[in-house]
Amino acid sequence: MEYEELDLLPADSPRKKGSIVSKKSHLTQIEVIPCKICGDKSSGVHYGVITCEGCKGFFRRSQLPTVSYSCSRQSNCQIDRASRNRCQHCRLQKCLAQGMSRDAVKFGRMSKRQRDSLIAEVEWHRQQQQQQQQLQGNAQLALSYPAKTHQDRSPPLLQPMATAYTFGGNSELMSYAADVHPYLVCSPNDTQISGMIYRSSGGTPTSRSQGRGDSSGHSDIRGFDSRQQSPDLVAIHPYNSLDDLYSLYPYSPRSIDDLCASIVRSHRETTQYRLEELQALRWKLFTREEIQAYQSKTADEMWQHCSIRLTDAVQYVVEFAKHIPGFRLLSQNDQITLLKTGSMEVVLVRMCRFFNTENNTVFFDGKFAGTEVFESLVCGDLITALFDFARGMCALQLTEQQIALFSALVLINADRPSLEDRGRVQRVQRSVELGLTHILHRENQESLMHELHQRMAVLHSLCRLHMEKLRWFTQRHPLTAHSLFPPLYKELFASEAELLPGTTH
Ligand code: HC3
Repeated sequence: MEYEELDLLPADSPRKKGSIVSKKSHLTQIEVIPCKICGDKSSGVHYGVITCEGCKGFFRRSQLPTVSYSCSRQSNCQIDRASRNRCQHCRLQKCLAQGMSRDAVKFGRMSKRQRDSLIAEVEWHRQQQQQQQQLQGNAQLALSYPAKTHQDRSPPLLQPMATAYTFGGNSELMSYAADVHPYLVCSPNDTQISGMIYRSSGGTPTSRSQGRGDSSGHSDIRGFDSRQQSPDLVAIHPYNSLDDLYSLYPYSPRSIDDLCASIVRSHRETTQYRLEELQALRWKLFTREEIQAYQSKTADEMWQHCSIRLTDAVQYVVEFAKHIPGFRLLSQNDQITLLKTGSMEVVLVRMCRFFNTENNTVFFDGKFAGTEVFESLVCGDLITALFDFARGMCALQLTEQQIALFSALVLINADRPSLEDRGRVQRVQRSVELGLTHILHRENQESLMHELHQRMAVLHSLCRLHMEKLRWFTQRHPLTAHSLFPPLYKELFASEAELLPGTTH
């Protein structure tokens, strides 16, 4: 199998005979990382990015001078293993966004940081696979997750248990909840090789100009390095015994730091943009003409447009959920129930990362937008409430770790209706609560927990208001809602908003 030239040695390392890292072994390891374009099994680095053979060949063909593609939809087609051949334009856009380039071959040496990032990502995926196999060994689930081996990367078939709440046969949410989807590991403005860079843990505050970042000016990145020997939990933890943690946990993490590290890592890999990228874009505002273009859209055009953007964001939340320790131990139906009821709330929690309090704008369609951009939705009270919430969340000046743990707590909520095994959800919820308490205690910010619980109540009311608006819209524009909203969006909000065929209330 042909590999692009990839030098894993740090650029500054002396070239000693025998010091060449065995490319084959590393590249074989690299294949645990799914194709960055479609999520299929990768075969190595091609044109600077880890891809499968199919996307490698597609990109090579796309570079022929006679080739040009166009999209018959809104140039935001979902590209995954099943859909990658449906839109060549969007597939090529994704290749370019991930950093694929003919010149990448000449890119040659990686920096130490890039090499370490890549190795960390390989290690993470290997751990995920080991965890997957371990879970399959001892988790008595009705789900049939075939072993995720190199050979078999086909999406696992999930048979939900027939209970009060079951999902449609070919559920979108089920397929996302099942398969590993490619992380957006880099942003378009990263260097070519960045398609392989593990998301850096760095970050500078966005609108938190007085952010509590350390003296280096970086945002607070006091992360959890699970590679360090976890300190003795009882010694540093206010819990009276380790049993508190381990008995609450479906399977025992090595320490509460590992639990937090998994959640923080998953958060970082699924936030779509790093804080410093958003910081760099914070004054990229829509022109008067662009704002007028949004305002001249009809309500159904703007609702459809926003539903697509929201669905994109929800997909990343689904990916985040899958890597919350214990989430995959829940029954399929309970996973779906938690995602249906909590993913929009997590999107709104994440909104504070995309919000600039200095000009009251939110990052949308590549620029920062004020409330006036959303006028044609005809739900000004919802937009105002969402913006107010985001501003309030920014005022808490949460660190990325705190946002990650809070997001997990919002999602793993045992009070959600129609859960099958509430006790099991409670145990996972309690472990996430321990994690959040742990990091707040460590930062002497225990008082934040009360604040965050109050924000959870606001999140519930915002999502109720969102459903109200969606019901209002669906009754006035049924055709748009039923045939032009993304299937995942309809499934997410279906039950309350009569978005499924034949739903009546
Ligand atoms: C602008 C947005 C709310 C914020 C959404 C954010 C920025 C939230 C964080 C995610 O990680 C990324 C993201 C994606 C989509 C953004 C939303 C698109 C539309 C929504 C507006 C407030 C309008 C609300 C539209 C409605 C009424 C359909 O919900």
